[in-house]
Amino acid sequence: MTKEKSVTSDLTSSLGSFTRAVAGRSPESSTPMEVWSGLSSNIVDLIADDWEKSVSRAATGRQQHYFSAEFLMGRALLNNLTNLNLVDTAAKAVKAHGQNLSDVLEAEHDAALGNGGLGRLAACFLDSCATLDLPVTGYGILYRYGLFKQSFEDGFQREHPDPWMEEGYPFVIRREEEARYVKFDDLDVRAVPYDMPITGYGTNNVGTLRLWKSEPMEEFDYDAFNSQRFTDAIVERERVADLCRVLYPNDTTYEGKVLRVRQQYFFVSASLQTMVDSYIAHHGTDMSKFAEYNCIQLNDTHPVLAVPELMRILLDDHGMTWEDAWDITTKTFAYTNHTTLTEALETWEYSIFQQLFGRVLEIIAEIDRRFRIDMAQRGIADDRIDFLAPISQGRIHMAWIACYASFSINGVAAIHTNILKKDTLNDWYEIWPEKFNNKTNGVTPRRWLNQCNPRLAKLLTKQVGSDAWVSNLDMLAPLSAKAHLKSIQKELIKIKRANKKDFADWIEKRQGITINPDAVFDVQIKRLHEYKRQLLNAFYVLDRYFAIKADPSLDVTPSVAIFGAKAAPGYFRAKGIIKLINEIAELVNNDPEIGDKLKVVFIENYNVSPAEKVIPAADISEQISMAGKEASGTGNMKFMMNGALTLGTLDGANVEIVDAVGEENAYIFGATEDELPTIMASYDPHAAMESTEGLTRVVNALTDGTLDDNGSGMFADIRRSLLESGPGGSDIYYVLGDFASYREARDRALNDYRDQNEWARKCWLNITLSGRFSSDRTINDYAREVWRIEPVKK
Ligand code: AZC
Repeated sequence: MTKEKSVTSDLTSSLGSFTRAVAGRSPESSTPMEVWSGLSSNIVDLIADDWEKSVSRAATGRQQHYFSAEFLMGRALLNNLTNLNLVDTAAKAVKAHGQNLSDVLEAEHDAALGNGGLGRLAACFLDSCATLDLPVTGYGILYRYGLFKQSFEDGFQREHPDPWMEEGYPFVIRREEEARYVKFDDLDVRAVPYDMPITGYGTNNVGTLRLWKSEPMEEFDYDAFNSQRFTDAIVERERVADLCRVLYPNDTTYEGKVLRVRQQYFFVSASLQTMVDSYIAHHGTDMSKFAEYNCIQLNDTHPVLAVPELMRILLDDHGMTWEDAWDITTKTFAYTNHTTLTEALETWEYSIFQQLFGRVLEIIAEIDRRFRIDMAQRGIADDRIDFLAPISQGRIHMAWIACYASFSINGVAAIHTNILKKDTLNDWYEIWPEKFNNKTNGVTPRRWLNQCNPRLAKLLTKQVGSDAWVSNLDMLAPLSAKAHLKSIQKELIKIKRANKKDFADWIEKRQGITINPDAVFDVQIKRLHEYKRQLLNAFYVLDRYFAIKADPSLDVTPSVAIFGAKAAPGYFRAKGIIKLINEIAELVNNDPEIGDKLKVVFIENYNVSPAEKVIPAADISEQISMAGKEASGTGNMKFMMNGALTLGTLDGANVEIVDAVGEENAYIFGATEDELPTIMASYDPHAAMESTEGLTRVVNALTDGTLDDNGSGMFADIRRSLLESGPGGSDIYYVLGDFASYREARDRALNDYRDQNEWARKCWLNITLSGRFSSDRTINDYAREVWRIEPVKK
């Protein structure tokens, strides 16, 4: 589809005006950041009318609301320019003012309002909803500080605040008149929405992400001010502002911080209030049809307080009976689970709820009371009931409230949904099998192919005959028949080589590391977690290093092991693995005997923007979690779309990737999810280490002086995690057990890479068969099967 709308063909003069307004000087003498602000404001100006129309069109019919504590948006300007087909126009306009578009784009801060997969998924979903003309609004929190900035000092991770919008951010608009009040028992807060326009591709439809900011009820407490309690008044103001100050940096682990539960209640209460007000404005005060017009997707358990809060609004503000209110509530909510790791399931201490919101707790207690009666009538045993109840053992169980109140419960890949059914949520599945469904994740091909890999996008457009594939990725499938063509292979090799050169230049400039673009780029980018097994990858690198040292004449395919990962600040072992990879890099990269044969790069402060640079340049996609642990993964899909081959376990969406391309077009290794319970029952990590050639040498390197952890004890801790028995040890992620099989697969991939044409053939198959991993497919499935919404026609 080509752009239907006729946007200003020449931005030159408007860019001049907008930049002058922002910077107070000519664009020629402005900084790239100021030109970025000017150009961004100019884009908001261009889409404002369409946005206004889209919002009012959506308000009248059935709407979907996506509640998420995280939206990992990344940069907005290039994404909007690409969607509006204005990249070349903008480049010309910027150039006409003596500036350079890529410098301007690089000035933008990432909106890192998320930790990893869960938050980025929410961002991809919004892109698809806008592109598909679906009436969907996202709701979240305007964190002042996004995910911490990471730096390395002596190879250790250090965390720094990320004040991402301190220099101004034109893509959120404060809607003062739509402010709401959120009441806690000990605090009243004003919630002010900041709306972000979400442009679609090939459509005039513009979606909305509404991010709430907390503010004091009044500018100043004048009494306190006048009675010379000035500082108390300021402290009170800060207490309120604190609420939204920071995104909690934990990924797949749960932290019971009072401030976090405040954040959760704050944004769901404010969001529900605007939904209810909008319902009343369009459909009147009879609330009985609320669920016919509204559906809410709960992105994990973080927004689950919306369940008792909607009950509270219906009961207290609208005088409904419990039965009627519960009927509406249970028709409104749908819940997505993102992990099987039990440490991520949120439970809150009863006393916290008592302190913060007594009325909400009363409602949860009533849900609990009725739940127990309901279950008893179904003949469920008392101990099961007690386990599954919203309140048990002095804690509130958010996932159980979600399962009880939602009409739909979904996992994020086929294998994950099956694990939920047979294991994590088995009790719920037995009671309500019909609530369960799978929605395999997807990623937006706009950002993750069209925008980040323009060379490949151009080739695909040429091959398809139009850019229609950008919003219908299945259109690439017929092109898979061309995989054997030398002409295609040649073009693909050329594109990949150019992308690798770009990445090599970028990383050299950014971190001062020189890498050879002709080496294999082997990439693992994701949060640092033991289950994701960055350690397995690091061990491979060490093993290879020792092998080359032992025999310098060894005929190896030159490769670069590229890592990107942040560890939760309190996750000692994950930080130890970061330090370890940095020490391995130090050892390997500075050894003249190794040269280009092996290099290690750790991308500092990995985030959405660095991902956009490295994914188009990758040859091998490392997806090596212990089988059964990675719910889906979405990086795996981005790599596939950009022509990297998966080196992975049969875990998460890897299973479906292999299903799409065939096992011969990926490198699959390791114990499977069905095998692991038996294996782990009698697993002896010592024996696994000793029976795997070279592995003892690698493990010993942790503590024999080969690698230095600066006396932190981190490397000994890693060794203990593998070899010591008992809690914290026993190699529970089966690193040593899977090592031999991993090494074999990775060696084979490196060897296969030498046949460039054959490799390119496989890459082409991966690219052209990636249609089902477009988030458009995922969103269409949600829209049809869960949300029951239709595109809103213009
Ligand atoms: C992640 C999963 O770990 C990842 O496998 C999945 O692709 C992603 O969600 C999107 O569904 N989970 C999280 O980021 N966080 C939590 C709390 O699960």
